Amino acid sequence: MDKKFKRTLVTAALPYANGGVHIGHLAGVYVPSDIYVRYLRLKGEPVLFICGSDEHGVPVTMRARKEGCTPQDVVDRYHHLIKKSFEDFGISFDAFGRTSSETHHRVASEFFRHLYDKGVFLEKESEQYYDEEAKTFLADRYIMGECPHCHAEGAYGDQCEKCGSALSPTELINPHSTVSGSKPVMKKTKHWYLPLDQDQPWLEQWILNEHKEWRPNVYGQCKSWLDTGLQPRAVSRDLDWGIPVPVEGAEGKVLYVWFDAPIGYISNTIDIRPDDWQLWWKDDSTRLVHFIGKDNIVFHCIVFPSMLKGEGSYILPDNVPANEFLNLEDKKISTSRNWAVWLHEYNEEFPGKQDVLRYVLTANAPETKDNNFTWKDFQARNNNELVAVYGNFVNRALQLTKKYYQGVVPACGELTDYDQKTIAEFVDVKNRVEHLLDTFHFRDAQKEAMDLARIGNKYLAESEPWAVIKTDPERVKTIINLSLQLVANLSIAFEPFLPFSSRQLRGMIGLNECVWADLGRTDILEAGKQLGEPVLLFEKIEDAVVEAQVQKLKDTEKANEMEAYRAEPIAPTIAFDDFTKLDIRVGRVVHCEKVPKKTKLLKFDIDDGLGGRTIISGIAQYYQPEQLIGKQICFIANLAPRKFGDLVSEGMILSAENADGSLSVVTIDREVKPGCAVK
Ligand code: B3M
Ligand code: ZN
Repeated sequence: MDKKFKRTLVTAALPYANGGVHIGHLAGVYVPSDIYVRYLRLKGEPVLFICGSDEHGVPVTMRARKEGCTPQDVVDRYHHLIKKSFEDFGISFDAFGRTSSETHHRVASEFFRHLYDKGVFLEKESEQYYDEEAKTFLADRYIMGECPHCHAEGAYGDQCEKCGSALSPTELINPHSTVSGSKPVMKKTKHWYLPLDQDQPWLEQWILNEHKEWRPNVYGQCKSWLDTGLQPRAVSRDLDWGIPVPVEGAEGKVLYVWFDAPIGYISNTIDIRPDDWQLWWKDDSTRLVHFIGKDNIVFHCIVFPSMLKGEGSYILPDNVPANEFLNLEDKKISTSRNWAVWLHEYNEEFPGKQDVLRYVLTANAPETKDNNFTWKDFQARNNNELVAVYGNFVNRALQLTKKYYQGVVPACGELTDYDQKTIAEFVDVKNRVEHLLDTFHFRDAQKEAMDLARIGNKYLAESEPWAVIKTDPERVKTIINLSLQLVANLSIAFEPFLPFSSRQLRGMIGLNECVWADLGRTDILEAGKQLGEPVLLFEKIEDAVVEAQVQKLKDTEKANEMEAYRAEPIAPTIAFDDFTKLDIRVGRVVHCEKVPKKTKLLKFDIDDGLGGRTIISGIAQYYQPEQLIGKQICFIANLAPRKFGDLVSEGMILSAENADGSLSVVTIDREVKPGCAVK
């Protein structure tokens, strides 16, 4: 860390309190920031780790409307769920506050009012859609209509989810309010704007010239925003959920959620450090680092710094190591479609396996490009790396110590060239891990820790203590001692990444605390030390476990299809005479059987009131024949006969096709005579 800094203030993006936290959030923000903070703490550096719930904004109000409760009910539920899920997963925040708190409302209001009184804001009138029935202005997501590009119904005022086009409400064809259903009208409204265009020159200097060390994806996105030219940005909204704009005559207006949320970092700090929060936020000797996902770059590198600069007494972020996105089974993670692995569900379904997910998400971290999570890979990395490399080496070293020396660390004898060569491979691990963590390369840093275990496995395999014990027991003492020093190094190196298993391992080898400075040493465990009972650090994950998770996702997908289902457009209008050409009758299923070698077909013997007939129908995937025997079904009686191999079908049984393509036979709800006409 640059010598001028005496402490580090780490923030992690405030999760929206309108749903849980999923693996995309963890991989993008929370696991890397937790690794970084744990590392700084291990080095004894002053650090604060700040996060909390982001509780305002339209998504919260939309969820409340959908569930028929208040926005406060929504954020109360999810704030506590998210907070507990982080705690259970070992994300070690110093503060996890919330933006609906008193402190935050006060701090954010005062911040806005300070900028307002300094004359920083532009005031502008604009026209916005207003719902005269509900007597409310409409946020973009509250307006729906026909997409002007693909003409799909149900496009939102800000985006068409069918074709992905970014929209503005005035582009929608036949817009309607989702609040009252009525046609909205345009109405004048006043808002306050942050003059980002005026900040362009210093932002270019600060980012493009003074922060070339920022990650290429972050630097590049900022550069493209700056190259396009910054525009004034509204920092207030016509909403009733949020922090009221603290200006006379601004009734019914609240701070824009992206204005108030970053100030949440400040208010959450004040909550836990009321006496010296200004040292952390206003003193140049503090290094501010924002951990975020790539969709938040503009807010943390341009908008929030503009606010801080406009206020005038705050420090600016020194680095913003934003991650790219993590996909799930090759699809974009989606809260609305429930296509996600939720942290609170993972904690419940995989008790004691926090480190497995931490390890996998770090190994697959989307640090420079989007990456993908699959349950198969989760299983493979657990079984082939955590169990087979790390856990296996530790267990062998401890079991051999128990077998040969009753669990007591043997004295180290004369080191051979091979021993020296092995030591040379890991004695520098501390510098390597520190350089990688200082530059936010968490994947590679974790690999360095895992490589220690690889060195250990190789050393044991090539030294073969189980063979040498017969001929040179003194030599084995050195081999086991050196292996145990490697085990001790592993418990230190993995501490920032895998805190749960590192603590467990330290317990087994009698290290009360993790001393980062010991990393790379070969005398951490002194001879004569009694070690504890070896326990496997990790256990294999069986196929059935991950198959169940994949099935859970498939079930979700099917549920999504059903929920998102929109009926096909109605076919072209026909005349009544056209309908009368169809002779639809009721028939009773006298017998039903599968058609050999035709997995989709069932052969029906139907009592049609005229002596009976055979009909073949493609519903074998959805029914067992015996389920249909005796049922009264509807069939088209005057269709020309149709051949299926050497079978002839005399008509068509009517079925409804569900959203997921499954078929449901049309039956009638009371007894009628076979052959009666359906009109
Ligand atoms: N609530 C999270 C998101 O955009 C957003 C971050 C706020 S950090 C001040 O996913
Ligand atoms: Zn569209």
